[in-house]
Amino acid sequence: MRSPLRHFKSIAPCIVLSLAMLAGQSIAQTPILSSLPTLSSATVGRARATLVAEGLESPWAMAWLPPVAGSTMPRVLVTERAGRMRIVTMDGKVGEPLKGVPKVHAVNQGGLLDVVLSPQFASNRTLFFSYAEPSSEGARTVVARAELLDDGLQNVKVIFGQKDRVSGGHHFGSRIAIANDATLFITTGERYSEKARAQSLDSHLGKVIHITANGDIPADNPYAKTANGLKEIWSYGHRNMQGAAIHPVTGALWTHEHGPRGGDELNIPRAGKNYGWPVIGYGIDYSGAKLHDSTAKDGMEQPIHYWVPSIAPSGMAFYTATKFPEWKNSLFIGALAGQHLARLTLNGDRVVAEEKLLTELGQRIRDVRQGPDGFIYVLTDDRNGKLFRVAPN
Ligand SMILES: [Ca+2]
Repeated sequence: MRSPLRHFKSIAPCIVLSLAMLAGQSIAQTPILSSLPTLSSATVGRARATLVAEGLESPWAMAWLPPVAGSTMPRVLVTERAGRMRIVTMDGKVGEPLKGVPKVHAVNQGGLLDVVLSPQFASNRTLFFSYAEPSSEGARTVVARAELLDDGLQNVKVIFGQKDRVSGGHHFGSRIAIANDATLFITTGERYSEKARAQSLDSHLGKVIHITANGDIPADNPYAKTANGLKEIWSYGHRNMQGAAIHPVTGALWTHEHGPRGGDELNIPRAGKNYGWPVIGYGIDYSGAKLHDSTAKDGMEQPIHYWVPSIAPSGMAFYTATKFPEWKNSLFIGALAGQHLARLTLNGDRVVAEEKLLTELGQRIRDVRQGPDGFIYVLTDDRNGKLFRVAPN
C-alpha cells in the first residue's frame, strides 16, 4: 500500500522543479543592477550576489578589460559557448558579438571556451582563447592568439592544437593560465571515449600543455629535449580540466578536473608527473560500475583535495584583493552540478576548510574571477546566462 510519505516523495521533485522555475522567472525579471534578496544561511555559507547583466547564452569565461578612455567603468570580455565574444559593461549593457571569432564545434561541451588577456594587453591588445575546432576528422581543443579591436579580433593565429581529432562533443577542457614568466598553461580533456590516451605521452588528450605566447616550447618542459613524449606536455593522467589559476604567492599552476561519478580533484600539476586518470581515482563510473582498482599507486600523484560526490567544478580564482579581509587566502571554484560557489580556505598548499556559497541562487556556476574592484564575479551556465557580483555578507 502506498504511504502518504511515499506519495510525497514521488511529487517532491516536481515541487522542487516548480520552485526552481519560479525562482528562475523572478531572477529573469529583475531589472539590471538591482540587488537580489540578501542570500545568507547559517549552514551553507555567507555571501550575497548582485545581478550585473543577463541575456548571455551559455557564457563560458570572462576576462577583465581596461576601461575605455575617459571612463572608469570596468568592462569584461565574455565568451559564449556557441562561438561569440561580447563586451559587458558594469552598467549591465551587453555588447554586440565581436567580429573575427573562428568557427567553433559547438556540440555538447564543445564550443568557444576560455579567454585571457596578455599581461602586456595595454600595449599589445593581445588575448588568448581556447575552443573546440571542427574538422571532418573530428574536433580538437586549440588555443589561438589575436588582437582586440573596438569591434572584433584581428590577426587570429592558432598557437596550439591537439594532435588528436576525435568525433563527439565531450571533454574538451579547457582553461588558459598565464604564468609569471608569461608562458601559457593550457588544460585539456581526454574526450571521454578516449580516456586511455590520458596515460599516453604521444597524445595531447588529458594533459596540461605548456607553451610560450608564440606557441614555442619552453626549455623547462619535461619532454622538450627527449623523444619520450610530445614536447608541449607538462603533466598527464588528467580527465577533464575546466579550472586553472596561478597561485599568487608560489607562482605554481593549480588546476581542478571533473571526476566521473565522484572524484573531482584539485591538483598542483608538476612537470612530468602523472595524475593517475584513468588508473586511480576516487569516483565510480556513471553506471555505478567500479572504475579503479585503487585510489593510489606508485608513480602517480595524489590530488590535494577531492570531492565525493562530484560538484562538477568549472572556473577558479585565488582571492588576492584586500577589499574583503575575510576572503584572504581563499580559492573560489564554480560548481555546475553542485550549483554553488565553493570557497576553499588555504594554508599554504593545503585546503583547510570549504564553504558553499550562493546555494540559494540554484544556478550552475561556469566561471569565477576576481574583478578589478576586489569583488568576485561569477557567470552562470544557462541559456539566459547571468553575470553576478559577489561579496561576503
Ligand atoms: Ca588524479
